[in-house]
Amino acid sequence: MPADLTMDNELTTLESVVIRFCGDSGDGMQLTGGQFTDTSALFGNDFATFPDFPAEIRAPKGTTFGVSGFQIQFSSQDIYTPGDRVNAMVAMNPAGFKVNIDDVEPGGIVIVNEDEFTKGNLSKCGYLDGYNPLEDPEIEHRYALIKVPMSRLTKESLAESGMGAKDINRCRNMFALGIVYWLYERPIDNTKDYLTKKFSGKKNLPEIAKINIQALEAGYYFGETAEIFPSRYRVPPAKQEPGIYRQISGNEATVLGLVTASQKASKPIVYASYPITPASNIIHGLSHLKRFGIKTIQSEDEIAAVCTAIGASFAGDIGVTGTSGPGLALKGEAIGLALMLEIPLVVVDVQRAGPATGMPTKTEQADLLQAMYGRHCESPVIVVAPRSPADCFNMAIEAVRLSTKYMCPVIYLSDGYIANGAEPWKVPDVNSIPEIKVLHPSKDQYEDSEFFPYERDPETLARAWAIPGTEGLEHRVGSLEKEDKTGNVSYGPDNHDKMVRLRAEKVKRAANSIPLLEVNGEEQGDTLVLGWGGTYGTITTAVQLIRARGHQVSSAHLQYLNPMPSNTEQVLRSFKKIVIPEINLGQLSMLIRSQFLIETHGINIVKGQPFKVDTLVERIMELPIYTAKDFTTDQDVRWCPGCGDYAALAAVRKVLPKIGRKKEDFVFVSGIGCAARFPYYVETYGMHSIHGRALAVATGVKCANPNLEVCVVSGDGDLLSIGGNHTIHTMRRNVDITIILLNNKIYGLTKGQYSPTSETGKITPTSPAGSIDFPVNPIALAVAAGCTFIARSLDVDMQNLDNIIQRGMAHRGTAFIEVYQDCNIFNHKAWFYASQKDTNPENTVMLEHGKPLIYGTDRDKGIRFNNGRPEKVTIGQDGISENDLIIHDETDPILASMYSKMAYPEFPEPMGILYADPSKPTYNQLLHDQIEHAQADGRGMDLQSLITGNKSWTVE
Ligand SMILES: Cc1ncc(C[n+]2csc(CCOP(=O)(O)OP(=O)(O)O)c2C)c(N)n1
Ligand code: SF4
Ligand SMILES: [Mg+2]
Repeated sequence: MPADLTMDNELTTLESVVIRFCGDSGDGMQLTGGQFTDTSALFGNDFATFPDFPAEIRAPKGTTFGVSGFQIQFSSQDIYTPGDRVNAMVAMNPAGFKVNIDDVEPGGIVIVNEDEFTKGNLSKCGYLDGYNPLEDPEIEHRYALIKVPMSRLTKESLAESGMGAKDINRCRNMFALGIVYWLYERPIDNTKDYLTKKFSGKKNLPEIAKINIQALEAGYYFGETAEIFPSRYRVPPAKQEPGIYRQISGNEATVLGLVTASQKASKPIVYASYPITPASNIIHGLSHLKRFGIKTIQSEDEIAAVCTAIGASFAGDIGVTGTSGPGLALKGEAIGLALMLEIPLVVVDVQRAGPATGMPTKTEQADLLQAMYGRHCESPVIVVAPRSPADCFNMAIEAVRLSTKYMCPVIYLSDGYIANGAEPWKVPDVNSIPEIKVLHPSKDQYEDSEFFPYERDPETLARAWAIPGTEGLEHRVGSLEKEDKTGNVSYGPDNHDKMVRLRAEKVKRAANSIPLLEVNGEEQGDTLVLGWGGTYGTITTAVQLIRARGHQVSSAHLQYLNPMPSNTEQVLRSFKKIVIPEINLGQLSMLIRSQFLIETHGINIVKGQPFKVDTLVERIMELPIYTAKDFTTDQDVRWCPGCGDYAALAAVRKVLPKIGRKKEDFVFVSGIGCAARFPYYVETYGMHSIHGRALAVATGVKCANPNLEVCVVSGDGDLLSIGGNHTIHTMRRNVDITIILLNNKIYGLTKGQYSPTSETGKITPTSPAGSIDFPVNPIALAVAAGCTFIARSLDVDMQNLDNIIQRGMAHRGTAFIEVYQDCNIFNHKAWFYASQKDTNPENTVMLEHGKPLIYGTDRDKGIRFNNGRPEKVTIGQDGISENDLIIHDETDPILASMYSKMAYPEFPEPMGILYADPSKPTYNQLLHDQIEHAQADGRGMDLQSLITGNKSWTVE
């Protein structure tokens, strides 16, 4: 299962979920996934989709090659991809199960229509005679397998409908969707409205709508009543900027971008195209927009289409033609014509896997070199590439703008992945989109001079676009070489040389009107990941993950390929290593190397599928991919059931794969106590040492090999009583160690005596009259000892734990993390004032760097300074607003000191990262530097003179 944030018996709140629906092409999986997407969009989640279907419209039923899938990731956070690992799969038949099961994460939910797992269907998809995966104990063990007799239940629920078996059978997908809506707490009304509308109107099949709705409801109620799911799941809405949103696929956005460009240029578009997957639905979409003056023409082939678009541009409309790779190949000669004529032409290429017919419904980025050079002779054109479904809107407008401004063809490289994938899109205000200035000369401009069709604008080098029907500017254009300025036919060698260079220079100058290349992350450093086109989402997510692990990797994404932004070379030269992931064998790499003589490292996979984030992370970092399971040992965990140590262990196992280090580079050290059993349970190097001495041992480990990632996990007695001295000295030295203190305010292992963090008055076996010790404040101690990273979390707050352990491990220096841990045997509920759903919002305040200290169930309370002291206030009372509150600055040691003194019940207790100072050098680094320095000095390096000493004598 994905990271769970909170969990009670019946409802688990998750940050993100990846679901895949799969079945036969005829099972309506695209529709089912589409409906789930619509509902999630209305619910307010961020999402990204990946429809994956075969080229055949109806491949033989039940075969693996006829499987159609639809994947969606929906989230309460910003996401950029449809996700790598599937958390939940709905398989309508054995073939769908077989093709997709390996992508489901261990422990993931697998809901199957068990009625379809018949002997015949199992053999159709190639399972061995007698084998049924639903009866395989390994499958049952590996996944949360939910077998639902969907065909039978759908039939039963519609028995009274009077409809035929075929129509009833077709409703199984709605039954499945109903189950999933229940499981993820989604409303069903949106799909009910959709079904009503779909089958009304022209189709007028209200009975069909009715049975589909009934099946949907039956599935939903089945989920509710069957009690076969361990929990329901909630993915809260994402925080989004206010505005109007819709979901949009790349091809839809291309259509809207072209219409908008036409309106902004005040010119009709003539879109001529010949059907080809995955470009066809652009002409489908535009064909419905005649009311905006869009003229669509279904041509007899691709060459006719491009020529028609050229004719339209010659006559003054904007000629656009759309196709995929094979069609672009056919259009080559005519693109040369447009280039020679120097008129606008936009060529949309929605790339697919090839060559030839290849895998027409699968994605690829392999037409880049064709777009750049795939024509005869010197024929440079402008090349742009949208980076996401929504970006197709912007880049389609850009393609029209550049083509009309520079009077030359523009190739627009979308791809199957973004063309079919969808994401939420904040609908722009059309008034905010700049006009596209298009000028046609008229006779009166030439009263004092002569009109020359190839006279150029000195800045852009574009010629004037004089169009037929304009009195007095009659002229002829053609595919023969032009004489400069006059446009007359010329075979002059010098003229040809000049014209070839002018056409190339014109394309180069387009760099003056395109945005600079932006760098995401530091603007210089070791590694820059450079992408182009539809890989943006995956690259961005991978680089974010790598950065979260503390590595300085930056990224940049090219939407303009020819010319590239004018600062491209400067950006590339600011990094030592340029990594270029592409779904081809290295086409952008080739361009970068040849244009800039810069070495590149390609990550190239050509499988007809988008990159997986994990693969990119692994390849960029050259690290293996781990999961929490890889950090789990075969030892039985021996803590008491319900002990808070389990949550800390789960958090650490979950975080370690994200740290970006190899398994063998981690060392866990502990002292003695319940908490100190920790190293036995983490599949890395570890040492369970002796009581109190963990930090002294860990200091030795780190000084011997500073490359190891050293982590100490121990209890409050171990780290603050017998080991308190070492805690202070480790912190003041700033040894690069992460300390996780599992603070249960008690000696657990020795059966419940009071510990250094127990409150005064605590009654225990050694303090029957109440402890008379005053407790140590671990955070205050860390501040006083000069610790350079200080954080705090509850054992149950997985999200915060995840975040602070990641940051703590990335920190260079001592990182101290206090975890409020429940010992449910000897000190149960010690932290309940802070850890429970009803107490947590009022008694803790989560710190976020740069944000005000706000807390409270209604988030209406905050902390401000009053005479230099913190004070609790209510926002909105006595004129107090958010602006009056303290802003958290994690680099401020004075604030850290204040936080250490903010304690319940006087204050909400600060959680999160209280302090982080990465500037102080580490002890191990200084030690290393001194050794290096002494060795470089060279003096006294001779072992013989060392052992001889300077008071030796010689006996002859
Ligand atoms: C030198 C020495 N003294 C005493 C002990 C006994 N001892 C083992 S664990 C422990 C207390 C552990 O408490 P804490 O560190 O809070 O861990 P918890 O069990 O609460 O997780 C003590 C006193 C010991 N092992 N060695
Ligand atoms: S005694 Fe307390 S700290 Fe030790 S394992 Fe049991 S619950 Fe956990
Ligand atoms: Mg303890």
